[in-house]
Amino acid sequence: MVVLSKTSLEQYPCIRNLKQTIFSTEIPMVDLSKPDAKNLIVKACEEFGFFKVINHGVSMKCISLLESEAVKFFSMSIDQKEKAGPANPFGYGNKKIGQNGDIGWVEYLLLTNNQDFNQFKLSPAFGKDSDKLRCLLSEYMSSVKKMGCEILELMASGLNIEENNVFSKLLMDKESDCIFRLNHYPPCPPKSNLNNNENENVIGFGEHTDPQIISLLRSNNTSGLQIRLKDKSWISVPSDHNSFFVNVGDSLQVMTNGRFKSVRHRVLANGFKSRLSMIYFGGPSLNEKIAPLPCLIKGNECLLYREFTWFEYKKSAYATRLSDNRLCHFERIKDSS
Ligand code: GA4
Repeated sequence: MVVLSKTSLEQYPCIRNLKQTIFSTEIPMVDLSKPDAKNLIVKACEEFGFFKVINHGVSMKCISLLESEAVKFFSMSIDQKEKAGPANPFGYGNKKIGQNGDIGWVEYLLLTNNQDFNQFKLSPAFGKDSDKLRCLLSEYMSSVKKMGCEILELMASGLNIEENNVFSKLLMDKESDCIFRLNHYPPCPPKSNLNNNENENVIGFGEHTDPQIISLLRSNNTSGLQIRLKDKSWISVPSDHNSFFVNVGDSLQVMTNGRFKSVRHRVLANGFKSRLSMIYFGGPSLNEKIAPLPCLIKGNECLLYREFTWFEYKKSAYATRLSDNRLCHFERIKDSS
């Protein structure tokens, strides 16, 4: 990451120091090995669209090895990192998020499982370590995907849907459109605002919802992640490097006809420590049709969304700004008659 002068720091979006502290007990925690997991998951998805998972089954060894490779990658010179190719949309990105003018105090590597890792331009950036990284990535991705499918099956069962794989089959599809993101947030001290005499936190990754079905996030022990509650207040999520955090994405909100909420979240830069997160975004295949599941529609409940393909949604999502509401274009116009 380029070291920036104070003046160039001005260009980054900031928020006032909100001084919120939240106790970890308020973030729902689900132990995947316990019989009540499915009910806790449903409750958390309805209330927060977000929860923390323990006993997730992903090997800590694989996680730490991948993390060390990521640390190595981000500590290379910018010229070296840029050899991974520009994030457009897949590759190395620095500050610029997406293609529509968003910026954040972050650098990242964005990969997709639709491309063969062997074809991905990792080699020039990683040199002889690229094979090691490729192996680790593929082990990590398949094990996180397995956990994601297990969670999606618990969701279906918690919702009393007979067809238990109704969500997980979308990720199991060999054409499923999954993305992997490594985010590195270098430390950034809060800015002091001379006008209001308050400290302002620099935003690492601006507020947004994830377009996919489910996102599975693991980070090192540096805080920064915040989620927005139903009452629109923001709470900080205490970091926990042994757990995974799960986000409901827009597509799952649609399939549950709004019963599950896609969680609005953001990351604030930490004043002292680097934050490193790895996120697996589980999406369906591009031609998959996304619509509210008929089995979840009760009596004369209205359908909130029209059917669309994941390709259609993704295309429209990638044309938006980060903080935009992407689902509003797919809401059904209520019949006025
Ligand atoms: C948010 C979730 C994932 O990180 C991501 C992001 C994507 C990008 O970074 O290229 C987007 C963003 C995300 C949604 C709106 C568009 C596209 C940046 C942006 C402004 C990889 C994704 O799938 O959607």
